[in-house]
Amino acid sequence: MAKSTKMEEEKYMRRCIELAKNGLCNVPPNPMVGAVIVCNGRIIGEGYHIRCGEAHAEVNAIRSVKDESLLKHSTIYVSLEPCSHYGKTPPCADLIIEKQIPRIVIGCQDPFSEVAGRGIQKLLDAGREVTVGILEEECQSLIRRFITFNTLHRPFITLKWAESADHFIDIERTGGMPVILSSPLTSMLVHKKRAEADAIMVGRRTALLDNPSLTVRNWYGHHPIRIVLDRTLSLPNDLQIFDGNVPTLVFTEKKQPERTNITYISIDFNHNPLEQIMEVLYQRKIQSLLVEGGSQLLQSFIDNELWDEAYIEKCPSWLHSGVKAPQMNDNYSYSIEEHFERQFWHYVHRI
Ligand code: AOF
Ligand code: ZN
Repeated sequence: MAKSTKMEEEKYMRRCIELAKNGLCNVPPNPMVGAVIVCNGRIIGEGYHIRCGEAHAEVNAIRSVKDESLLKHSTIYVSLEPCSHYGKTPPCADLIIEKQIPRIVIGCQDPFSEVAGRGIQKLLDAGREVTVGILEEECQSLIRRFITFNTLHRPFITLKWAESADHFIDIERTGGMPVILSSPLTSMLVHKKRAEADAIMVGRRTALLDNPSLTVRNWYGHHPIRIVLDRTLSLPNDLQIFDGNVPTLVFTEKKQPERTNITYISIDFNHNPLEQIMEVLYQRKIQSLLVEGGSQLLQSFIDNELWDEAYIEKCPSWLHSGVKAPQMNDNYSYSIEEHFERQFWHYVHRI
């Protein structure tokens, strides 16, 4: 078997990452994973994890190979450590061993406690040549939602808002139409972000004044679970978020029986409500959360250090007065990621 160079290994790993991204909307709570099989400098098989509960990336890549006899002379590249456990599907490490693939190149280790290095060990014990850590940071970044969920036991939290040049998020109002700060393009991208999230959250004031539906309309994909905080259950029932069309969670201090697609969850609002909410979302396997406002809710996520990334649209218009935009603390950094979207948002992540 010809030895591969670091440049080649990175090239194939980049392809794994590219393939994996196709699973973004359908794999949660599983991670996105891509795999490529290379024989004598030629890709002979590719695959990715398409949907939670279905075949893993390695299985799809192996299935795609036309001449199975080539596997004995191949290298399998996979962005995540092959699994070693029986979950909804059997262990990928066993399949790789059974198919006699001699060399495995892995992007990063699986943080899931059932795997966590055991897949790598299984392959080594079977005498296979294993390389770990090719494009490791990129592979970890690819599954940052999965890593956050499995290590911090809460969803990966994305904050999003648009602010005026003088740092206001909205005018002061008691009703009426919200001011539109965002451009049509970012409004469309918000729908893309919604389709990529397991859940979307707004505070009481936003639900009341904006009456948002929080659904995906200007993009293709599933509607996220809607979440609203309504401490005293004072929001009117005819708001769009209560239309029963999409599963909706209402966090409240009251007790209220479930209605079609609307679940009321009681928490103690006097003792760190966000922490209690995160616990409920973790139990419900909600791996990613998009927080769309308002300013007060966004600020409480920031103040509680409960966020991972933020998309901030800095608009050229001036509002002169109104509701102050959230203030970031110092613990953030600009990222080189999301090249295309960086033309429209400031993308920052927490450090
Ligand atoms: C892999 N390749 O493509 C993925 C892996 O319930 P299951 O059987 O689908 O297993 C889910 C776990 O398997 C998930 O938590 C993660 O640790 C790993 N995901 N592993 O070898 C893949 N998606
Ligand atoms: Zn697997």
